[in-house]
Amino acid sequence: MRKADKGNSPCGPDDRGEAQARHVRRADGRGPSATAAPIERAVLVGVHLPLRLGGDLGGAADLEELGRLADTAGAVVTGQVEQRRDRPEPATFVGKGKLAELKALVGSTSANLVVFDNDLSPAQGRNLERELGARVIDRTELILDIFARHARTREARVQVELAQLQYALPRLTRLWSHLERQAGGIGTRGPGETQLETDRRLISRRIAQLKRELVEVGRDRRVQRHGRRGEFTAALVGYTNAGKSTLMNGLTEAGVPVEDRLFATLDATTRRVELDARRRFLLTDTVGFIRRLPHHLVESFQATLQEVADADLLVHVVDAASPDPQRQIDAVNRVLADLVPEDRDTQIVFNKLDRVDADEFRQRFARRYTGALFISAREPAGVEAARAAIRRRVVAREIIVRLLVPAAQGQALAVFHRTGDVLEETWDGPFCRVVVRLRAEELRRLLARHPGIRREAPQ
Ligand SMILES: Nc1nc2c(ncn2[C@@H]2O[C@H](COP(=O)(O)OP(=O)(O)OP(=O)(O)O)[C@@H](O)[C@H]2O)c(=O)[nH]1
Ligand SMILES: [Mg+2]
Repeated sequence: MRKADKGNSPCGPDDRGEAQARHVRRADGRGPSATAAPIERAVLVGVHLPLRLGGDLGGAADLEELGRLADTAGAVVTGQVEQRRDRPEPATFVGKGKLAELKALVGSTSANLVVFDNDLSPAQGRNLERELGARVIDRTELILDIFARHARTREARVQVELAQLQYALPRLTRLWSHLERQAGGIGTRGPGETQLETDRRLISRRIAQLKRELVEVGRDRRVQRHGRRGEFTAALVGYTNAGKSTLMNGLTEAGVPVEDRLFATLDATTRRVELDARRRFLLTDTVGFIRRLPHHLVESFQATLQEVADADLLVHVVDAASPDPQRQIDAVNRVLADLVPEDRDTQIVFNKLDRVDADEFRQRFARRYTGALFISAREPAGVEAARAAIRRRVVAREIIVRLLVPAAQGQALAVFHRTGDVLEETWDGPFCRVVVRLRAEELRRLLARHPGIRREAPQ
């Protein structure tokens, strides 16, 4: 697995984290380095804790998801171990017996990587690596790694690198001791304080530089948004792999890559969508969410997620064929809670209905989610149903006003015809009385541009 941007790595090409044979290959052999790199063989570990200890762990489904994450990162899963505990073992997270079982499994399956579904402290990671003789990472690290592999644009790369470095900074000692063991088997002795301090300083400086770059990215995005001020905007949100990009491509010609893997999309793509002869809106497809999304990622992806924060409408796509759609909705809502006010207009779209018993599924969810759509974004009929639902939301936000337009400002009438539904238009001497249905933002803009137009009280 690799870092976001090798060339900019704070420790140079000989980066210590890089040195840990971060080579991976997809299980299906389509990986980036199928011939040269050794395959990462991973054992998964899930410890089920009580809820009060952050135990958002839902059993087998969670390890299944961890397996998909590992696969997306290019590792081959060779086995898994689960344990139920009242609290984590302070030094090694799992208990002694489980540790022995895990060690045996690592040995018998020739695994070189152990992935914990739980968050590990730096010391726990260090102890486990020493005990198991394999690299140990947690779910957060795995997700960060996938983001790093999938980041394509400069913006995504900068954001991922920032999240990775912020995650790595408190863990530097662990990387160092690991390396020393790898290099010369010196054991657990730490490095000289000086080198560690140098690395910390370099990383902190790089973090500051990335943050400055992101301020600039944010500024550029603000300028772009300013340019499309007044237009209705919608953002596709949802769990990763729910089908957001598929729907985006159905509604627009965006051609966003669609893949059956997690976090295929990391950037924001915005396109205009036609609703009818005069209505259009801007639709943004962006990064998907996941349960326990690492907070470093949410923080560093602020520039991209701003598109979601500013949208007039959220189109929340849900994978109906996932093991627990409700849990995915809750996970998405938890991430959204930090980004947008709770009352933001939201259209729920249950997708992939072709993969479930559609009638039974509808019955389960229609009552709780009134107004929800049940579609298959792969089918034209599903896409058109989504377009119609969004159109209804746009129309619902339009208002009907009576206006008195002086003849001198007659050019405004053309704008009404273009941006609104003109319901009545009668000339009364030098004035034209107009009844028009249009978006409130549009009306505000028009009135600002044509101060001579007067609004009449509704009759
Ligand atoms: N059967 C079926 N598969 C679908 C449907 N919609 C999307 N898919 C598949 O689901 C997978 C994920 O689709 P994407 O559109 O990439 O999902 P996404 O939400 O953009 O995912 P990320 O960008 O990774 O967060 C792809 O293999 C799609 O072909 C559908 O209606 N039915
Ligand atoms: Mg996508």
